[in-house]
Amino acid sequence: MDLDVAVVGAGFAGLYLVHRLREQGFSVKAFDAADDVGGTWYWNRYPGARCDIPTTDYTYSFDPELEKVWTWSEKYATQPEILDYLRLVADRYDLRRDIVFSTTIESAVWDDAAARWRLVTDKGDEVVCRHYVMASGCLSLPKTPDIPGANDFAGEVYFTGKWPHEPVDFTGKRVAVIGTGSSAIQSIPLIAEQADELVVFQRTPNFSIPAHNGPPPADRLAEIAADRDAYREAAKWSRGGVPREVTTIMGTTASPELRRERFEAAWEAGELFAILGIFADQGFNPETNEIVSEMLREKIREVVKDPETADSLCPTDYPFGTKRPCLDTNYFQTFNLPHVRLVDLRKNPIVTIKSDGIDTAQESFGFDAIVFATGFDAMTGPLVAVDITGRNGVTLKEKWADGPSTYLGLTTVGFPNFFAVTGPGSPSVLSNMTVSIEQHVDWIADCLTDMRNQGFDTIEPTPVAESGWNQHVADCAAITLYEKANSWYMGANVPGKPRVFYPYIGGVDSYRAACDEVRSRGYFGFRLSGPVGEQVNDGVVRRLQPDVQLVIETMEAMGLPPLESLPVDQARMFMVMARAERPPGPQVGEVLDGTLPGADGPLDYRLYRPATPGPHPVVVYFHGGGWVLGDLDSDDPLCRDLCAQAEAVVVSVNYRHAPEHRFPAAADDAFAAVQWVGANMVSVGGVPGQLVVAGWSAGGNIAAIACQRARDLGGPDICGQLLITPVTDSDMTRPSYVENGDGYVLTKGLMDWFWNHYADPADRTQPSAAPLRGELRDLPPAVIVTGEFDPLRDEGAAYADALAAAGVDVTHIRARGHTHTSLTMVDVVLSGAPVRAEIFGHLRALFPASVPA
Ligand code: N01
Repeated sequence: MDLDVAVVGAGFAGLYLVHRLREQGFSVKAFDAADDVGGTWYWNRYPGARCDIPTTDYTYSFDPELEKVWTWSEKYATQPEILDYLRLVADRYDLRRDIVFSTTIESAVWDDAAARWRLVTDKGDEVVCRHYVMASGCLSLPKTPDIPGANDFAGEVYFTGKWPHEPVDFTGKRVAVIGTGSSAIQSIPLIAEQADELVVFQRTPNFSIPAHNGPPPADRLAEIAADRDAYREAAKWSRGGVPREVTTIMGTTASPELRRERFEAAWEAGELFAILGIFADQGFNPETNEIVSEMLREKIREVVKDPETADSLCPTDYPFGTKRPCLDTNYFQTFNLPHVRLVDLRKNPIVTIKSDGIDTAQESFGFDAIVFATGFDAMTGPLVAVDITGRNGVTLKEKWADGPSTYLGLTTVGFPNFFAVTGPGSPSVLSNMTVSIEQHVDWIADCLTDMRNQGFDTIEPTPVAESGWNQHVADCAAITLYEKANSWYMGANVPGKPRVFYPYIGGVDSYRAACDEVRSRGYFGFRLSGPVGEQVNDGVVRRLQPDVQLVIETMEAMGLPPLESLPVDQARMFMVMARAERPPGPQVGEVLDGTLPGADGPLDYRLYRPATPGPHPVVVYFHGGGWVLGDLDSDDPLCRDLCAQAEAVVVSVNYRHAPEHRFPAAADDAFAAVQWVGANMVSVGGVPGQLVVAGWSAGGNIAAIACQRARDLGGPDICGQLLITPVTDSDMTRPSYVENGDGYVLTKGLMDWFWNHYADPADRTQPSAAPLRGELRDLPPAVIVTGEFDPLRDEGAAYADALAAAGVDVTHIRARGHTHTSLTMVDVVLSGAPVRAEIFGHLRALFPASVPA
């Protein structure tokens, strides 16, 4: 067989691939181990098997006519109905003629000279193809039982993921179910209806909500009927692949009544995305997550009559949502039946399975049947199960030994012309699979068509693009709570599997945008070659931290006028309004407002004291705002964070602003404030000798200048300086101004506006305006922070380099994926938290361990 494309799998993905690729004029064959279509829905025939996305959404959308000839009978259709649907699709588009059933692809080797894949089937046949697509599903390789004696049981053995085709009858039998994931939770109530005795062996309790199954919801049907195309389009651009309103309500600030109201509404809806989206912050904020978790546990306790069983069924050691939540029909109620028992393996672990039952640490059970509902080697398992050898003899299994590495979850370096549908690093299992599958198949079909049209025959991602994507996938996961659970999302269910977050959690919408962008930029991040030669558009498609990108997109969507287009008083008013709804920042021991003598009259300050007993080191802090904007409130959350994390007294000083007070008023005030604090260390609760001067942006500018003046003008003694994305020079021609001068919040236009208000051009090169131009020897050790997407990045870096060259001890922290402002957005830009923790760790190291007498 010599094909354009060979596909593994004839489920939702494989079927659509055959259809789409054939339409595009490619020769294609799909191979499936099963003797019919269906994939997941072919194998998972256990009692109660249904989808957990409403079937109105869990459906192909590529052909509006298909939607007219098929009507789902239930909100969550059963496995037989979904299988019937896929059979209809296979018939309607005459797909079976290009599917080879009962055939497994056992190995695939890339032949570089021929630019072809050579596949070998379990029947020993060779298939040669230009492109090789694994549409083998994410949950298609059942986990091998990892329980001692699992092979010794002499009774009936079933795996939910490989259920027999003939009916299974448990009537009169003693049945064990091992596992309490989605498959178990769906099947347990139905097995209990037949079995004489049912014992459920639970290692980890699962959150589950009632599916409230029934006819498809009338409102959803009406919405689709009203404008089918708009509905399907909205699904494509939604976070999870099902259109729904995204809330901005935070669990921590919602009233108890509102929390309850929103929870009960989601409970009644009986939909995963509803219960996962009650509050905007439940996937990120442990406090909010616990609010939702506890309400879910209350529901379990209300249903389950035996308190000890209820207690065992309540999940307590992972945040809600971080293991796949389940939808059930009478799951918890089943444990009230007299012939059903729960064995909590945490209290009473399995010792061994034996020929006639199961021995636990405390008890011996006899069984006629054991049902293994123990899950899958998810996402990577089915891919590395085939012996796939890419360039230079490296296998996919070897390449992914420490975890998957992909570009867009679709492709991987070293494996040209190889595609994985819903692979690791794509939204896949976190989304409505059908929407993600269609998106992947469309992208692959468009890509192969583009290649053909442009004269290319091989495509492979570049190492730069792939490692950038892996980083982005990891960044997206890092700001969520998902890594806190031992879930199959983390590979934690398979002994020895690398512990990383396998899917992409940035959202179906963001993911689609990235894939579209890659294509529209001439296959950005890919190397293409063929008769026309070679093309490489190398680069990283997503470099901003995901939450920083979200902030920028949100601001762009608001269509705000540029600050520099406003009169100063309006710009200040705007800044005050913009911070009205922001989180307050962490609690500190005490906050006091006061005044101190400035260079030309009193200045307001705010003092933050840690909750721990003093005295403490002291940080004098100057806020950002281009010498024009900002005040004690503007940087309040940052000061709280600084105080709490660095365990230091923070004295935040409100210096005089331009244009009312132009250069060098701000710098003069900053030095006066540092002198005053230096002279009053004990009375502010500080340890003499432990004084750091700090500032952000323009505040960093005057902090740096204050350190230079303290050196030249007789003190005070300063043990360190912390400069966060500081202004150190007035030269706006450095590359970072060119690269980041527009689109990253602080723009070149705004910096122009700030400088124009603050200083005459002739003054801007003086060291009191541009500390980079000052004398730099004998300055206090410095921690300098620069943001990758900040116009000021290079002048911050230049200051760090120049200080180091002058013999000053410098720590330069480069905040990857951050802008000028994002690090200061405490509890809004969560990816800033670990960077601030690093900054404050270095800050603490600036304070001398032993204090001079
Ligand atoms: O598998 P699972 P699943 N000893 O991995 C336990 C989708 N799906 O087949 O949590 C004892 O979730 C294991 O315990 P622990 C859906 O995405 C969807 O149920 O690892 N117990 C767990 O309780 C779902 O998430 C639908 O501690 C052992 C259970 O077995 C995914 O498929 C229906 C064990 C496995 O749960 C997988 O679901 C079904 C051991 N040695 C599936 N090993 C719907 O659409 C494992 N366990 C509704």
